[in-house]
Amino acid sequence: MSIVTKAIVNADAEARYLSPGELDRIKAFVNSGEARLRIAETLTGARERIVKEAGDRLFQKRPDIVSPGGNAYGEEMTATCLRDMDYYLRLITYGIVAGDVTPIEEIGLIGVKEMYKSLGTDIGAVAQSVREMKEVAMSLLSPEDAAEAATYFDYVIGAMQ
Ligand SMILES: CCC1=C(C)/C(=C/C2=NC(=C\c3[nH]c(/C=C4\NC(=O)[C@H](C)[C@H]4CC)c(C)c3CCC(=O)O)/C(CCC(=O)O)=C2C)NC1=O
Repeated sequence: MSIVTKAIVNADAEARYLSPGELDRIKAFVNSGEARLRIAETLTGARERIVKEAGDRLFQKRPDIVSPGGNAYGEEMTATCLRDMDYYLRLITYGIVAGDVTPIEEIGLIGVKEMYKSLGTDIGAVAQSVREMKEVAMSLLSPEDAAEAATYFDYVIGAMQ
């Protein structure tokens, strides 16, 4: 749900007008809209590059992951690992467009620790992959846009600690 829909649902539940605080938050959301859409466009357009470069950096730092016995060893498993990275980048673009981390949380973070545990995947390494995607993404954005985007990457990284 976007912050606008959320505020309306909350206000209507109490049959009241939007409060000054709610209107302020909606104003901030609207004012940041152009920047957020610009960021989402850049990240979406560069998704293949971001995932590939970040994957290369991750496997350089953690060669064990793609070595025999590693969780992402073999062409198919490595592709699945890169796919998961692409999933998280996609969810981050949803969050940026919505101006809200709720879509990221609901689609990709609830139960994530248990899921990776059952897959035998080191969640710390998944967090590292998101950190690497953040680094690549930051290099493609202006300093202001990078600062805005960083919070969404950091949210995912934090949820995986
Ligand atoms: C959009 C929400 C969503 C997420 C997040 C998701 C993740 C997800 N990753 C999976 C597997 C996997 N995920 C990885 C990922 C990695 N292994 C590593 O060591 C690296 C650290 C990491 C890459 C950075 C690997 C290798 C598998 C396959 C594991 C296996 O089949 O044994 C699986 C098991 C089923 C499958 O193979 O598709 C799921 C459900 N699925 C979803 O629908």
